[in-house]
Amino acid sequence: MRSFAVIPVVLGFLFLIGCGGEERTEDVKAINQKTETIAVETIQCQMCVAYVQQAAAGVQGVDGININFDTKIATVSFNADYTSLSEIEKAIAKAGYHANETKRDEEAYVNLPDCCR
Ligand SMILES: [Cu+2]
Repeated sequence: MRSFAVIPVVLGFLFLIGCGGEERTEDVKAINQKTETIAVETIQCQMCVAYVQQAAAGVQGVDGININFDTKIATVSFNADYTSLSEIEKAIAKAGYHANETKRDEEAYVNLPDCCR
């Protein structure tokens, strides 16, 4: 009779440990929130801004991107557990634009609308 009572207690205890573990993971994620700037010197018009925004926003872990057209600087906030600055640069380069030191994909660039080249 006694051993039957022990099983739910053990299961309950494991459940509590499990929940605690999840909470710790959430804390780490919050700490890994980063904001970085990316120079996007080759943008020509508002359409370019939209393309770059779309490319960066498509990267998993990116929470937001704001582009200053006058300074040609993009400010990106992202979760570093999911992505990195270089991953975001690569996504922008793949859309046809230089991103910091990451050079654009020439094929993507050639396929941009005339106003964007
Ligand atoms: Cu453009």
